[in-house]
Amino acid sequence: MSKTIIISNRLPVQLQIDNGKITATPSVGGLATGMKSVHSGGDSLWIGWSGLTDDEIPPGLAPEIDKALAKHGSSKVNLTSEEVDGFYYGFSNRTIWPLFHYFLEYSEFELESWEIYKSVNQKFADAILEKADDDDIIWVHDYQLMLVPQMVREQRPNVSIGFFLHIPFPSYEIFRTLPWRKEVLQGLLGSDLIGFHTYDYERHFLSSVRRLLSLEVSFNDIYMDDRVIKVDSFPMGIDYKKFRDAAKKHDENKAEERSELQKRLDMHKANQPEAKFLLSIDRLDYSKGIAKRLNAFEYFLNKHPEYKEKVRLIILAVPSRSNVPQYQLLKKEIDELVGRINGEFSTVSWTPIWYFYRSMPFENLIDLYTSCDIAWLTPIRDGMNLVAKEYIATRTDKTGVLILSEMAGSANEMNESLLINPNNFEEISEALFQAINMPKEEQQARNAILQKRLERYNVEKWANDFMTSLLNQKQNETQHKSR
Ligand code: GDG
Repeated sequence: MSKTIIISNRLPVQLQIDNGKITATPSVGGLATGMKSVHSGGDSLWIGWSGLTDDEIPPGLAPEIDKALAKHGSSKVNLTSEEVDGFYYGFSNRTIWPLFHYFLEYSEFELESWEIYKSVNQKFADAILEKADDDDIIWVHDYQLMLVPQMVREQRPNVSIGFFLHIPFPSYEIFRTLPWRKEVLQGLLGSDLIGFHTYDYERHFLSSVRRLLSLEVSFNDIYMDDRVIKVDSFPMGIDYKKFRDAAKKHDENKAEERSELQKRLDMHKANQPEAKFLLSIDRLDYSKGIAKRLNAFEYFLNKHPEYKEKVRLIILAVPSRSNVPQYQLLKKEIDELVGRINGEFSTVSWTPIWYFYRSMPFENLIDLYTSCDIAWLTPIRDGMNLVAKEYIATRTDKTGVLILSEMAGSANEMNESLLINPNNFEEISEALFQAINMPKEEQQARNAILQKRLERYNVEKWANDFMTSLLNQKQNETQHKSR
């Protein structure tokens, strides 16, 4: 029987070793959260890096680690710390990530990290080749592994390979600045199906293929040698039921079952029932626009002093890639901004910003989603943004307002939210004003539509659509070859 092999940089769990004891914690992040629901349901194997480098694994513990991962249907690729530096912190996060999010000035083009990216991609490809049979379906994920499809294809010409990019694919004018642009495209074209979150990313990709490789492109089919590669958009959904059920359970919690965070939120709500809680949740990443959001909050408080003591912004910034200098600088900038704004506006009874720099357990995430009146998400660029969808899913009484950046892929499907340009403080300030004053009935009417859509296009549907399209593509290709 054929199996599905999922392959991504990180596994669905991260391992830690403490005094020789192995513990596994769920990975945080869009890809992990979304694919976990797919993986837990079926007969699939997930290949990725465990999060531990070779020198962090004590000799003799490797078999235990393999066993711990096998419990989660996972198998690891071993990486040295030099490989993690060059491949992950280097080429993936200092070259591709900034470039694909239009932060050209942050992109570093270093031959050495490109070479390591290639060799680590080969390691991932080898790990697949070791486990895969010809009739298996291989689903490769994201920008860290763009060369893997071609590397697998060379060895197994008949296997089905799908690739999904979780981040934006930039316009040709941006992409062409990459010194290894042709190699990256050729790597991706080892797939039978290449998926993006939005139609725009798909278009940008096709335009780069046409102009850089001079291949024949018809609608969303690419003709290369005797193969046809399909390109399509699959907007990723969330595990709607999981968020919905967690929120319902949260609603029913008795006082003593409530978390410390929830008790604190309840206390503030009881003291100031008219005050509004604004919520911002992101990995601490420059693409998420956290610093701009803080500046916009300051702009709003200056423009609308009547809302002093009446709004509170909760910022959850999840630590991410803290080895990369830009992320360290951003952390410093955000710390300073929060300190400055709180210093400027706080009163004895009010601190305008609550700032958490950590990852929270899922239960606390639900506390925040369900307790905050407004979710305020203003990425400068974002492939999709699942937080926006999760917030709406948890609103059991359908109240709550979502303010969302037009630059997030999810904005395409969330027209009923208040869409803003993250660079336009005036527009953001107006949206905040509108959100704070939006009648309950209007909130419910907007969210009813959004919830219906999110429930229908959930992550399971997303994965099924991708898989069905991949299988159809394989059949079409076989027919094309036999013509
Ligand atoms: C990439 C793309 C695309 C966040 N904080 C905590 C926590 N989370 C979970 C959220 C959500 C996920 O992490 C974040 O997903 P996003 O989509 O918002 O963002 P990225 O991590 O940048 O993901 C993005 C995504 O891939 C999927 O394709 O949408 O554009 O950049 O699920 O719930 N979870 C827990 N504690 C936290 O503190 N437990």
